[in-house]
Formats: sequence, structure tokens, C-alpha cells
Amino acid sequence: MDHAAEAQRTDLMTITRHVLNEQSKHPEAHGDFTILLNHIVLGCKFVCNAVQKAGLAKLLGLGGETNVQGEAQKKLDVLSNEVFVKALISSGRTCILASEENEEAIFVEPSKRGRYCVVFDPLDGSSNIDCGVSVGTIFGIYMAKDKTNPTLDDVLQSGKNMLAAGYCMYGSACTLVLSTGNGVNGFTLDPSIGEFILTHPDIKVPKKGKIYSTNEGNTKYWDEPTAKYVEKCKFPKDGSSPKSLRYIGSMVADVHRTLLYGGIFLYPADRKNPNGKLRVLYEVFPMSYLMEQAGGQAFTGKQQALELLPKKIHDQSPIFLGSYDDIEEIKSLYAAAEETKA
Ligand code: FBP
Repeated sequence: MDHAAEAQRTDLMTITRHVLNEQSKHPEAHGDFTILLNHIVLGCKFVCNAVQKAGLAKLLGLGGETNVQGEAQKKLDVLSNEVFVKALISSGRTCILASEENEEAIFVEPSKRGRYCVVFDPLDGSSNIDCGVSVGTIFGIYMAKDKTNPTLDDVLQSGKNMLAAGYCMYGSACTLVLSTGNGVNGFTLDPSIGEFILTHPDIKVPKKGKIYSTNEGNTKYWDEPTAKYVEKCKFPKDGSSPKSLRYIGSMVADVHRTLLYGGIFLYPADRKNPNGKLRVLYEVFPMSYLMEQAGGQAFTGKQQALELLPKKIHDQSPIFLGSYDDIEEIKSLYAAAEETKA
């Protein structure tokens, strides 16, 4: 037995212990955030279990309803949404919730209210659920101005005001990646003890990557800067090697790979989706927050993604996120296109 490893294993840096350590750096903290996060972690463990057992538990396939995006809801979409709404309300730390699966924001009843607002995509990558490809949960946390009188403005805040963000990927392993504004850390669920253990401390996205990730099936609808950028990835003129294309079609999985390996994930605006496809509040903002915390960038084609100010909870936006230098390249192509327009 490798006693050193076993000894190391006994010093378990669980996600709760990690967040408590972070909390101890804020003497003014009451522990509300830690309690809220523990309820999000509980939701992730439940959904992880449901996703892994979906085929056995007849949880694959459609749930019969359609969400506000006009997408046919999968059974697991509905189940995951229910789990997170109940977990977040039962934490007693939230006052308003915005979910991809609910047309309207959910205002928590006064007796159960707390001061946090949570925006979330309970199960991202729905198109991949039934074929067992990685899917995930995405979440972002804001503070309400006045918990006794929460309003939509409390969630329609700029991404700059986000306090924390994360995602949980349900793949070959269940991995929860979190930032509370002090860097990015990754935790892997150890099913034998039911705990998320710190496995990816202080994630830093490589400054430049060898991978681009996008749905090239949309190429004919792309604007010029996007088309030029992808052309450059495939046929670089500076003697460097072409980038490799990797696209899973689940934002959580594509962004997770980008965070660890570097490169760029892009879902641009195009003639089919003039505002892009991905939703600002519970897809673009949390992933942009994490990418910036890891030293990368997130750009919309016009501005830094976190500077956006959404008008509606299901607003969409184009997004380019990833390694710092790769995003600089796409920014210069959009700047050049603006100049020629001027
Ligand atoms: P939902 O599954 O939560 O609706 O998310 C949207 C999404 O599946 C992203 O995860 C993914 O990046 C994108 O859409 C894939 O879109 P497309 O199939 O057009 O490439």
C-alpha cells in the first residue's frame, strides 16, 4: 500500500472545506454562501446519479413539454430543473432564480428568502443526453440589492457583478469547476465517499491553444471575421501548424476541455442566429467569468462578454472564449471589419 498516497488521501480537500477556507478570508461572511453552495453541490450529485442511471431508470427521451426556447424538453431536463429549484429554495439563501427551463424568473416566497440570486442551466447539452455524451449543469450567483423586495433587475445584472460561477460536468468523471472570484478550482466526485475532492487546483488556461471548437455546420451563415478566423485556424499563413477541431456540442464539455487544454470555443452570431444561440445569463456569463478567472478572455464580437447588460432572462449572445492570445486574434479581425465599415 502506498502509505504516503493513503496519508495524502486522508487529508481530504473537499469542496465544502475549500469554500470554508475561502469564507475564512472574509471575516464579515455569515456562512450563507457556503450553505447555498452546499445545496448546489447536492443538486449536482443527484443529477450526476440520474444521468448515469438514465438508461436503466427510463429517464432517457422526451418529457413531453417544450421550453421557452421552443426546445423539446428531455425527461432529464425536467428532473434536473426540479432538483435544482427545490435545492436552491430549501437552502433558504435565495430570493430569485432564473432557469433555462422556466419561462419566467422564480421569486422565492418571503418566508424562505435569502439574499442570493441564482441563474442556471440545469442540464446543458440536451442534444447529447440520449447518446451518453458528456452534459452538465451551469450556474452563476449574484447578490440581490434588497432580499425583502427582489426584482428582475437583481438577475438582469452585468456579468461583472457575478459573485461566483461554476459548472458540473457529467462525463467519464463527475467534475465540478468553481470560482468565487479568487481563481478557478476543479473538484472530482469520489463516488465511494460521495464527496467532491480538489483535483484541479488553481486552473490557468494556457495563453495560446492548438484547438478550435465550433459547429462548422453553420459555416455558410457566418460573418466575415468568424469565417476568416476559422480559415486561419485551418490554413495558418505564419508557418505554424493548423489547429485541431474538437466539438462535442455540449458547452460544458467543450469549455471544460478549452479551460484545461487551451484554444478557443466559439458560438458566433450568424444569419440563422443573429444574436447567437447561447443564453447570456446562465451559459455565457458563468463560462466567461470562469475563463477570465483562469486568465483567458470572453468576447462577443463587439465587447467583453461580462460587460453585457441583459434585458430579458433568456437573452442570447454570440460568444468567443478561451486562451488570451487566441481571443486577441478574433478581436483584431472584428476590429478590422469595423474599420472597413467606417
Ligand atoms: P442546451 O442543451 O442547454 O439547450 O444548450 C445549448 C447547447 O446544447 C450547448 O450546450 C452547445 O454548446 C450548443 O447548444 C450546441 O448547439 P449546436 O447543436 O447548434 O451546435
